[in-house]
Amino acid sequence: MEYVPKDIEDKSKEKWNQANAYKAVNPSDKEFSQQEKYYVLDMFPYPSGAGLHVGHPLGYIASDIYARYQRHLGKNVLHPMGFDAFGLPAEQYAIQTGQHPCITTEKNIARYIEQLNKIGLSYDWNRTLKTCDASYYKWTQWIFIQLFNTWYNKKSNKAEPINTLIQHFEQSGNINIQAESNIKQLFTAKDWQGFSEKEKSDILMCYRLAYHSEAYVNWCAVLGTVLANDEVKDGVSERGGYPVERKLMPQWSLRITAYADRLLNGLETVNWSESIKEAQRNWIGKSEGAEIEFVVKNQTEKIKVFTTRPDTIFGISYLVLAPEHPIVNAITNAEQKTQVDAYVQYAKNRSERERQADVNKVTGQFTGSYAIHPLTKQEIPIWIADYVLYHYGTGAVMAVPAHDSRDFKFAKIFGLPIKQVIQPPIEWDFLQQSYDEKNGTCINSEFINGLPTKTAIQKVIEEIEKRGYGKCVTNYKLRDAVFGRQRYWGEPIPIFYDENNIPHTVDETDLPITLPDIDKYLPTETGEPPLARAKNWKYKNQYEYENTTMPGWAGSSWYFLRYMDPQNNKVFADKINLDYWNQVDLYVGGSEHATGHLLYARFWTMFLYDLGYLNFQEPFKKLINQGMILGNSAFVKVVTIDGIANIFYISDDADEDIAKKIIQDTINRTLRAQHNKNIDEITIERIGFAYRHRPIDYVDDNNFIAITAVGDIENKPIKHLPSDFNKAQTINIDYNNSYYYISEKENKFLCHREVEKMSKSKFNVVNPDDIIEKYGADTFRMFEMFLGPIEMHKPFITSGITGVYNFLRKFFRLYFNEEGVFYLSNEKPNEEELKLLHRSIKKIRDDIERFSFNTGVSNFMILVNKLQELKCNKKEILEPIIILISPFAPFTAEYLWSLTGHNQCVVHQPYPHYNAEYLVDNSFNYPVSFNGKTRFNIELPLNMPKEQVEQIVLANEQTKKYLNNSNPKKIIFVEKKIINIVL
Ligand code: ANZ
Repeated sequence: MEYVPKDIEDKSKEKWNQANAYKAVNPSDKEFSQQEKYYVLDMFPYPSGAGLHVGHPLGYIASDIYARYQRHLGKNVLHPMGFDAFGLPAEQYAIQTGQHPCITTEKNIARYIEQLNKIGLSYDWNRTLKTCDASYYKWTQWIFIQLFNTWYNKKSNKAEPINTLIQHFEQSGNINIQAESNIKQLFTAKDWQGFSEKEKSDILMCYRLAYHSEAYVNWCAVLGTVLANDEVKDGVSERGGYPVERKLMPQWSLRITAYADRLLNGLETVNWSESIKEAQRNWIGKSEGAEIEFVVKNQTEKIKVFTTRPDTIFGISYLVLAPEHPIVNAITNAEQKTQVDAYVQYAKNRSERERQADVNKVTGQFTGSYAIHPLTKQEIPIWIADYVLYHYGTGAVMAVPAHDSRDFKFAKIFGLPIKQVIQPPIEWDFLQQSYDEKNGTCINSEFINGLPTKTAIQKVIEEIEKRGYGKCVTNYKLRDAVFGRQRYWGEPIPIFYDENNIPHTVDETDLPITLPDIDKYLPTETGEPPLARAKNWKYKNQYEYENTTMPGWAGSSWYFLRYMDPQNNKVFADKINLDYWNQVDLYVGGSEHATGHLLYARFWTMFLYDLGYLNFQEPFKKLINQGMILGNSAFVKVVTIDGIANIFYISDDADEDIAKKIIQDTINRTLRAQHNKNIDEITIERIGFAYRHRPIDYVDDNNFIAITAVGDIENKPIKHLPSDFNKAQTINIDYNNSYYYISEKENKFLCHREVEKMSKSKFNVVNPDDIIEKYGADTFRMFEMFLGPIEMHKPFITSGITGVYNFLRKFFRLYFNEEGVFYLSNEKPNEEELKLLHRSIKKIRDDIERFSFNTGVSNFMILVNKLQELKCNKKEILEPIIILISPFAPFTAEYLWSLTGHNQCVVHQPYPHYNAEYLVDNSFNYPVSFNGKTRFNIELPLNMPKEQVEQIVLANEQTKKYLNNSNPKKIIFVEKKIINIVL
């Protein structure tokens, strides 16, 4: 019987479908039987037009093995899959083609489902969801409404209904309230009663967890939208690499900062990698220090600084304000005004990121004013500089150049004093650099002299608190999350504006507010977001809706909860189901979501917990980040003189000789035409073929231009690199106007391969469908796992795939006799066979529990080789192995299981137990040495008395040879270790 994966796959799939094998049972279902639950979740994908490549399923296969294993353990397993279906690519495509993004999205989803099913992933498809379905986003909108109607009570440390805050205002104003808020004003109960409706609405906005405000946002003009901080990388948009600028815009935001401490502390309760936890800690950026107040000389103004180093207070050289600080104008004196204004203007156009990144670009201006040191009463010059950020701390800094490197650079450039106040425990040259460590002893510092840093910090805080100049404070780097996009393809924000322009949430009974149809997916002519184009789209036919939509991360912040009760149309999920399924036991996904999705999802879970909907605060108990699968890209290196180059297209199925000839001819033709010059011989060392077209280039350090040798045989280049070498931006050019130089030195044209991220944009993707077609899904699954530890990045090098395929064939054949008929004998297994089985069960089980799937695969390989050696075809051995392999190779396992005559699916068969008795060795292979030199080995039973061991060893022919008729002086025997004969 030949191993034909295709036939097997169809049969197994049918069986699973008929049995509804992957159904997760809810407590409210009839079949529910108080089973223990296990929830295995994959990060749901954005269904892109390119479909899946072999990198995507890596995590899906790993989690599937685990989910299947949990089913074998008898658990009720929830293993769902859905689609994060709102997103920019579908919308960009809609803009280009006029087609509704829904159409592209649906098409892509269908393709994804087909691909996922081919891999045999055990999803309960009855629970699937799409974030763009109104039946789903109705609840995303509902959660937004809850956020709008809540405030954060710092006293009870939880979110509470906004009505309780209103009651408080009515009774006592906002003076004694401990709330998370960006309010500036204080008011009494009487003031509150006198406020207009609009004023009240504005005040409440400063407390709501979903609020509208003017905020600095990352505006990306090319994409026409605002981006979240984690969507901006190095000053450009993560998607597309377009410039991003800082812009003040009215925005919806979520007050995630209220949860900063809980988000930080919760990390201690989850089983995640230290690197992801650290990324979240840094993103939250908790910083404990003090606010200290400085009086401005001859003025009524005061400046509050935030410092983490109050112990350096006697080393202050100057104060620095962020250029945007509101008192800059008031304290700038007449002589400095022009320079200060010009500097403020300059700084305005620089983003926070630029300002932080440019550590070597030191700029600033003196305001002409002085502050009074609160302790020494000395005068301190006040400067403005853009290394101080307005939105962090108080937007003002006390500069201590001897102990802060940024201040040090600044003081050096502007000739400001540098006064050492900390004695480091090591030798230090204060003329060269500052000593920033929080470790040393105070000197030149009056009452804290001789104190170690940490004690001095406390002492200074106590002192300034006593004198009324400041207090202890904690700051966070975390910012509130902007929650609106000026785009079409997202959830409408369920807000309408009344006649006084006061925002209100729509009635919950009117949800969902569905996305209206519009004529074009572009902003209006007046720059309004696309939703402003919607005709007759008014709440209750009367009021204007909010026309920004929710950001991409809205739907993904709670989808794991909806899977627990996906069809419910009364609540987002029934409490009984939420309580039962509880936390996600295992979450598998990429580490790129470290500070975006994972933080937002935790925030929403904590929020819903506060409102009493959930009985857990952390959504994901265990998290595994699968490594990236890297692609194998092909480049042709052309050594150029002036930096202008072109691309050759060689399709992946082109003959290598033809490819070489095309390159050579093209070069010569161009050189002849442009320079009347011919190159006699061009050595092409190697030409690689990428899998797809890849017109992306880069410039390497040696001014080589690397060009991808891929594409159509048509030989029609379309893009080249700009000659300035600085930007890896590609420009369309006309082929006829391009030309080449080949290095006179090297006079050759090289192609090399590079392993890099697998991505459509790099044209190095491998489609899982192709591999499955050729080798079958089980080979694909086991091969992906065999590539290496799940968390590591690894290249997709297909050379090992036939090895895995042959292993599965060998495994399959164990179940058939020489005539190709399925046959398992009823003969009793011997000790050796039993040992092999039980040890393999233990090893593979341990591998799965440690998520070490690569060693799991190799243990199967060892097992199958041994079984083949032993010519074992015994039912008692081979039947449990079908169950053992089923998480890894489910199609083959299901098929073999059906041949054993069992009617039920293998999916729910209890995982085989190992018998500990077979794990212990009852013999040991002793190395026998003579005067310490090992000569041979001898297998002896354990627990054999020393005398008997000696007798056997001395009687051995080899021993006799080495003794050469002499008598040994001594025989050293260490049980389970060695036998050493001393001559
Ligand atoms: C005086 C001082 C002396 C400082 C010293 C450091 C070392 P983290 O840990 O990141 O919170 N700082 C405060 N607000 C700032 C702002 N808006 N923009 C730029 N820098 C700001 O850092 C806190 C420290 O960063 C503060 O402590 C302050 O400088 C500076 F030997 O105050 B320090």
